[in-house]
Amino acid sequence: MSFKNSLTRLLGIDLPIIQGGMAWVATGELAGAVSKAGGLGVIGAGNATANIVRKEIKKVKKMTEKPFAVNIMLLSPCVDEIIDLVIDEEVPIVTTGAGNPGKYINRLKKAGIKIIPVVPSVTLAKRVEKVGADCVIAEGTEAGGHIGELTTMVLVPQMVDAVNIPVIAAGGITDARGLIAAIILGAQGVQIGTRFVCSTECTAHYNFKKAIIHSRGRDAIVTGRSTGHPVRNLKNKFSNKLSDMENRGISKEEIEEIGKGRLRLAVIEGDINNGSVMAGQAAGLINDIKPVQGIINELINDAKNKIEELGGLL
Ligand code: TUI
Repeated sequence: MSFKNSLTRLLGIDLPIIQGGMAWVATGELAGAVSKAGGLGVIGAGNATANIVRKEIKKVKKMTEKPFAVNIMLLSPCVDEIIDLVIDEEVPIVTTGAGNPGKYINRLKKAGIKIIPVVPSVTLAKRVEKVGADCVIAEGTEAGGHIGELTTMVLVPQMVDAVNIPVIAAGGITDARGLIAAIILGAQGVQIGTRFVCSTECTAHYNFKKAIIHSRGRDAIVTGRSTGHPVRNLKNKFSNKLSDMENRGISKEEIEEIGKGRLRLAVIEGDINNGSVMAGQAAGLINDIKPVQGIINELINDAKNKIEELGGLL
């Protein structure tokens, strides 16, 4: 059996597996490995400048000729230069996060770039469909990083019912069970983040990967609700400090100020006590570090076996 469908045909990929565009974590090395393995590798631009992101794009182009994407984090001060960059570098696909990409869609489409907004609500999905998004990623609250309120289980089918473009499910998906569940909910594919952090090719600090592997069910908690930018990260000294500040009613500005540079601290420096270890609830399901090809092979083989088993039940 093959996993080819309207999404894989639209994006020119072999498997309906999109890698999360995680800031600092999703470098050219990881994106290149995922694209090479038949999924869609995604470079996470985060707050980086165009010069930095250009280097990551070059790395991917050197590794593979297959399609890849850049994730544009819409709260970044560098959004405009990243838009110019993806057009200049002829990046085939863009995913966006943390905002409404509406005002950029026309320019990207004119340049022949496919655009896939990551959205946490049906309202936003409908809005981006109207202005020309090619597909949407329905990201449930189980995801790591900046999140919305609804769970993947309820968000995906509502979005599938509400739009006519392909829906990709995200949030809490790490293995074949999640992939099949997403397909049954009506999704055409999945976006997987945290599982790919724990890959050999991911350049994140070993401490960051270890923190995910050692985490259990309720460790991936939400901080920053009071700022309007809730973030899921692993419970640690920093998250305790943030929760404490939020409980004491400290201003949004002060809380945002103290959060600056924390993701870099954890991902690059490996300071998993004072940094923000962004990870999804699926962290509790991840127990090892292995090559991207191994993660994808396991996902696909397990999914094929499970589908066969299901066939026997139906
Ligand atoms: O964007 C993500 N995940 C992220 S972005 C990020 S960097 C960051 N760090 C701290 C605070 C804020 C950002 C880390 N993880 N996922 C996709 C996503 N998009 N989740 C939620 C949203 C979202 C939220 C509101 C998308 C649109 C939106 O719309 C607001 C509007 O303008 O309508």
